Amino acid sequence: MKKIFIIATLCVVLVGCKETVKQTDTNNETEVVPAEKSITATALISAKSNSAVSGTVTFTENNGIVIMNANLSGLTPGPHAIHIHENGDCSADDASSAGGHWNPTKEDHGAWEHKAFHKGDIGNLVADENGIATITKETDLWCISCEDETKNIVGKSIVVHKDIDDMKSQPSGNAGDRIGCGEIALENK
Ligand SMILES: [Cu+2]
Ligand SMILES: [Zn+2]
Repeated sequence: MKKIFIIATLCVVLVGCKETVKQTDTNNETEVVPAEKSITATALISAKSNSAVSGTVTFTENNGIVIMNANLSGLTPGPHAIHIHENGDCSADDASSAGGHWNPTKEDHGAWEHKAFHKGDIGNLVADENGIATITKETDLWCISCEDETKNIVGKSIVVHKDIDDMKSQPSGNAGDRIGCGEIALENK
């Protein structure tokens, strides 16, 4: 009697295993993406204040971490400030329509994660002799299209400046003219 019970249990277990394997196979066929889907936003940078700046800034969020990749050209060689500004509006020729630095936590301007800083204080990027610059940033202080408006970067803008951000002058690091601007928008898939 006991033996039969064991065999019966074994059968159930084996069938159970088979079933699980089958399900995994089906999943692999239909869905290639990992369980946690990534979400992407993009800012297409256009020239402002009579500059020749252009480029793309992409943001990808995965497991609560946002990775930013900026690729810019048409810059004068050397350092340039880059920030997130509060308005997703680059319509003005001098990008003044983008407003001030995005600062949902009402802090002073500063260097990222060093004492006080704005959520939009990315810092500086450095253009090479050909005027090309890239910068990558990774943070859990931003999100893409989440409910938390102290973290959501969608609907804001990326602004690139003529000069370096000194990371201490108020309210915006004395970075000079706005030479590039792009609105951060969700990428349609
Ligand atoms: Cu700025
Ligand atoms: Zn700032």
